[in-house]
Amino acid sequence: MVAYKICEMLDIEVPIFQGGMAWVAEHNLVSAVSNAGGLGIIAAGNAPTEIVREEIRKTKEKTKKPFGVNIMLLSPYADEIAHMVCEEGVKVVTTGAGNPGKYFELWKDAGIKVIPVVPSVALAKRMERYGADAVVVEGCESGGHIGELTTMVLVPQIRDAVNIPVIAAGGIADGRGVAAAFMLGADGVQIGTRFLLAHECIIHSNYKQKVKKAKDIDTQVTGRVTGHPVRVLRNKLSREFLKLEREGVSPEKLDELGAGTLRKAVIEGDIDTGSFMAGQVAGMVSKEQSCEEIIKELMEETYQVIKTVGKNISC
Ligand code: TUI
Repeated sequence: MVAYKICEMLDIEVPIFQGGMAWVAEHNLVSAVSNAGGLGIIAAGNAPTEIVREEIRKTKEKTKKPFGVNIMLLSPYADEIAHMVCEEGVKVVTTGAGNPGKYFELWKDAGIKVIPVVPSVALAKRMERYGADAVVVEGCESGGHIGELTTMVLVPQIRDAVNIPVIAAGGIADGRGVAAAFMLGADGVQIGTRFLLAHECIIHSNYKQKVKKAKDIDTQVTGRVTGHPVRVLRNKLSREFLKLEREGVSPEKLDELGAGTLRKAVIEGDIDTGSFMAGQVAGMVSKEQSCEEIIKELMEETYQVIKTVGKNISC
């Protein structure tokens, strides 16, 4: 067993974060991941403050282990939630879809570990200067809202640019991916898509079936035109969206078309008009397992991969 500095910092047992997936990452999934020794992360998404507060309280009922809250900075409630997490004694905050600079003083004063998701070297360096405890480096293989660069090129460049721990995200679904992330200089990983098939994940069964059936080429990126690129499993909605983008429909109209579609996928399982966010690894995710089984398997595979590669290499 290796001692991971991110585990010491956060008082967790394995260096695996569960991605803060909007609508998906609620108390059942989050507490299961934390109870299995990883870091469960509640997704605030676009939810109102009081709903997120309830999720925090329900999570505390189901686990005594540390967990985090992901604040999606495009949310109209982001500011209120930024304050609420301090009142609720949340230990770890991750952020997405923006620059959380203005909240650092608030969070640091509350003793919160701050771990922004970054899609570029420049933002990672800025976050370190502000006092970030670590960064999640997210490549565009990820599902949901993405940046431009892949995990493969982003992790080593950010590793070289900052001195804080780096958590790799995007394109990681098994022990080979975790081992590769370590080789690139990461201190831990964040995994989203694989947890969609966790027994404790409450998404509609149609969503789970779509992930199970997905092949390598089955994700598409919509919203490049609106400035909010989002990776989803292809369906009628994603095809329609891309067609309208090509036809030059205004960003406002496109945003309107996208509104509420993630809820339709997660809660209603609406195959045609839901937005089924998933990463490019969907093609290699097909087993339904408990969070404990997923985490145990990931760590065992990682160990085996590193041991085998280490044995075969010589110079
Ligand atoms: O945030 C995510 N993934 C998400 S959020 C989400 S909900 C949503 N719904 C509709 C439209 C948009 C989002 C679904 N998936 N990942 C973290 C992430 N952060 N990816 C990219 C970024 C990012 C982008 C720009 C972080 C910072 C950033 O900074 C720009 C700036 O202001 O400097």
